[in-house]
Amino acid sequence: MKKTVMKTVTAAAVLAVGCGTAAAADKWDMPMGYSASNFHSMTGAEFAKCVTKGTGGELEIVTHPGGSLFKGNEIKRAVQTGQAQIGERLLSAHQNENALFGVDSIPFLATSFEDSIKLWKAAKPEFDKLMDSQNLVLLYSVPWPAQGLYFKKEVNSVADMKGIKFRSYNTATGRLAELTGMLPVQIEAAEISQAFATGVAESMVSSGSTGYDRKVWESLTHFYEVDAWLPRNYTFVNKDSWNGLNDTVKNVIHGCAEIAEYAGYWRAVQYQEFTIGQLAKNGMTVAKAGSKLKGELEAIGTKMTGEWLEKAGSTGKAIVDAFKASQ
Ligand code: PCA
Repeated sequence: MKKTVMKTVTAAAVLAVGCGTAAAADKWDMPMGYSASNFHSMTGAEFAKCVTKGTGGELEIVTHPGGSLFKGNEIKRAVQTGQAQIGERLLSAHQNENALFGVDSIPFLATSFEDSIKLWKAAKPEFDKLMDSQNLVLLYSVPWPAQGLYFKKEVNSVADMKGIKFRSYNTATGRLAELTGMLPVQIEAAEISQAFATGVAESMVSSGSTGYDRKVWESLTHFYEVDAWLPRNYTFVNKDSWNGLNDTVKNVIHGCAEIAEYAGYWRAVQYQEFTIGQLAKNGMTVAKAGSKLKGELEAIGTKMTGEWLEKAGSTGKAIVDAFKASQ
């Protein structure tokens, strides 16, 4: 009896050593769409370090910010098809695939950091399911600061926006342009400095963060705080890559993802004030949108909310209801 136990223990020990050797040093590439200095990219870099350190190097994650490995609009497909094992992308960039992805870009639904968390909590179970059906595993998500409007002139009403070339970043921002009489052109954040410099675009809706990251004061003059919505980035893993991990590594990743979601959120909160201050410091006129403009935009928001609810069906309605109940 004793002998058998000894044998088993020895076999287990050998097996453990064997496994340790076989599992050594897996490396995952993590493409990201935004510049290395952006707070999402910094959060991703810290997350990657956390995993590399926490697994003792058994899994190394290497981030590739600024669209350097895959451009923003290629990242999700690259991870779905296993060209990269993990990646980060703007959640609402995929709302043309499924309206659910646009839940964070409904004008004037969730307009503060606190509400952004509540909306995410209401939506997350549906995202877990949706992503699972797309060969992906959702890890963490961090909001951008509130969205405001950038122009090259003073704007006090929707009529003032007519005919302006507007840089959009998803279907909702394209629709916003249409409803305000502007001309949408979809451009990744990594390319907007050039688009503004060459006049391809002359306006956008975005956070102070992206305006600061891309130094838009070189071309644009006005930023209106609208607090229209807080879109999110999300980080996801290819399901086959995920299934190939042992439980210890999975647990480390989950722990690091939780830290990243928390730390990223607070970075966003701090970055909002800092970056808007920087826009003003660099010569831009920064102001709250006037009451006429705000009222007109809110009416457009109500229309867009109705359109989204129609597309997102009962799942969308359940999320919005759950969010409102949690407010
Ligand atoms: N910056 C990103 C998305 C939202 C934001 O604040 C962008 O403009 O592409």
